[in-house]
Amino acid sequence: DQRTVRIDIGGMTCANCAATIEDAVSDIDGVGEVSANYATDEATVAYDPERVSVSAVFDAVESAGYDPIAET
Ligand code: 9UX
Repeated sequence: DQRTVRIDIGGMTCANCAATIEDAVSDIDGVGEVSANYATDEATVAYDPERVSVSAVFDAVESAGYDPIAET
């Protein structure tokens, strides 16, 4: 089953930032559709909880240079 998590993210200042996050998080095995929005400082991530943890998603956001703040 897929779940969806919404994450507050700091540090996005343009649409390219959002695209960078989408690419980084999409690369994780077990992650489905990713939508990041710099205007709302949020990303929505579909994932399979049997294959990937939310903390792995946070790590990928951080590695991409942004600040994952919290699930909302
Ligand atoms: Mo454009 Mo967003 O340089 O960091 S990708 S502001």
